This record gives sequence, structure tokens and C-alpha cells, in this order.
Amino acid sequence: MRPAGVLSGYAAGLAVVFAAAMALGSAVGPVGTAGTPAAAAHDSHEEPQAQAGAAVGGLAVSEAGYTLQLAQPVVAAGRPADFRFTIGGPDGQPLRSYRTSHDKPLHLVVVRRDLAEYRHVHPVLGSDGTWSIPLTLGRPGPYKVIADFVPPGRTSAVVLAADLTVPGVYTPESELRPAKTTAVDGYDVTMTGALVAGGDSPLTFSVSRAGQRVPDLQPYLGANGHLIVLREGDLAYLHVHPGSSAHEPLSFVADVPSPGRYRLFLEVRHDDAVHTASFAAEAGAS
Ligand SMILES: [Cu+2]
Repeated sequence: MRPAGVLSGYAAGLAVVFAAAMALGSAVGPVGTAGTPAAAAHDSHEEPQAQAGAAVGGLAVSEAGYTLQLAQPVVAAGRPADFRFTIGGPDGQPLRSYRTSHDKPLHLVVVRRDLAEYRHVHPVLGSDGTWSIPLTLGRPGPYKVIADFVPPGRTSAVVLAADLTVPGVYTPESELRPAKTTAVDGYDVTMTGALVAGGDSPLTFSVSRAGQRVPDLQPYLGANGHLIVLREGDLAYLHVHPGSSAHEPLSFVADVPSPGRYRLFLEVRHDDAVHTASFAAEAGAS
């Protein structure tokens, strides 16, 4: 997840323009050579700058000097795997020091291409810089591994992604239809708000069980809930941060860059278990 809870408003804005710069850089060449017009309009800073836009991450295996290196790109279906990886740092060595964001030094999201399988886990860092986590992926198919972390000396997250294959017959599930309500683990979760491309989209969620609103959601990773948004088609990992409403504990602001279909994964904790509600949503043009 994004370390939005620890970012100041300025830092959050910086994360947005930085990610836009990285997206531009990956398309046209090294970051910093594109001569983006916004560079002169901002105070000088160590981060590259670009025209403000919505944050998109998780489309590159290497970015900002950091590289995601999976120990193995294949995991057998249905068996617990000892999943390992490193983050190569700017000096070429595995990064061994991380800043904490949302209670964790690194967040790992593993999704199947059709978004029908989703894991958000927190690997353990070994002294040599190797991350490990027991991971069981039940169903075959192409997966994407997304690592979200804040290296020392930075205020914004780096989001890297690599492909992972679970061999076997891949049967993609048909797309979820956009809906405002979804059911998970006996809870009904309702989303209020709409995604609009190119701007801040306030979204609020309410959780009920057996028709009664659940009043006692538990803190999870330093917040009341977490929201991860992935773009269908390329699984871009999008910037989402908590909203400012004190009355709605599950309020977020999503910045989606383009019209089209997205998948939202809301994670809440109740009765000492984490529940993940999945929504499909269509972002309209602004
Ligand atoms: Cu996490």
C-alpha cells in the first residue's frame, strides 16, 4: 500500500508528480532528460518533476535505481511456496534498509492477470536483504508481483512489479461488472462515490453484516482500512490515500489517470480477521 498515512500533503503531491515522471521516463527515455515543463515551476528537489497527473506505479521491474528480483519466476499451483525476492539498490546490492509505511517496511501484492486472485502480504526481511514469505497460489495463470516500499532517504514510495507464472491451465474469469455493493466473508460492503479520470475521486465505504452496520472495525496497519486500486488491462497500481472525513472512517481519495475499468480492493479488519472486498468500477472522463 501507499504510505499515504505518513505523507504530508506536499509529499503526497510529490509522489503523484514523481510517478508521472517515471511513467514518462519509461516511455521516452531516462528520467530527467525529457525537459518536462513543470520542472522549472517547482522548488528544486532531488526528485524528478513532471506535469502533475495521477500516480501510476507497478508497471516496471526497475525504477529510480531500484530493481525487483524474484528468486524464481515460477510457483507451483496449490502448494505452499517459500517465495523469495530482493530489491536491488542503486549500488547493485540488495537493499537491506527500508522506511516503515503503514506499519510495514514493504507491502507485497500478488494478483492474477484477470484480478480473480489477490494477495496482500508482508514478507520478512533477512539480514542479507532477501525477503521471504510463505505463499500459496491455488490457481494457475499469469500473475504479477507488486512491491511497494519507501527506500531510505525518500519520502515517496517506489512501486516495482515482476511477472510470476503458476503453471497449468489458465481459465480467466469473466470481468466483474461494476457494482456499488459487494459481499465478502458474510459482510456487505457498499461504496459511495464515483471514479473520475484525471482528478481526485472521493470514495467512502460502509460495512454491514446481517443488515446492521458494523460499528467496530479494527485498526489494520495503522489505519481503519486500506484501498488498493489496479487498472484493468495493465494492472497499473494507483495512488490512493485516506480521505479527510473524520465522520467516515473508510474514506479515501483515488487519483485515476484515465477513463476505463478499475478494480478496487478494500481491506478491513473485524473480529481479528482481515477481509478483502473487491469492486469493479468504471472511471468516467473528467
Ligand atoms: Cu501491506
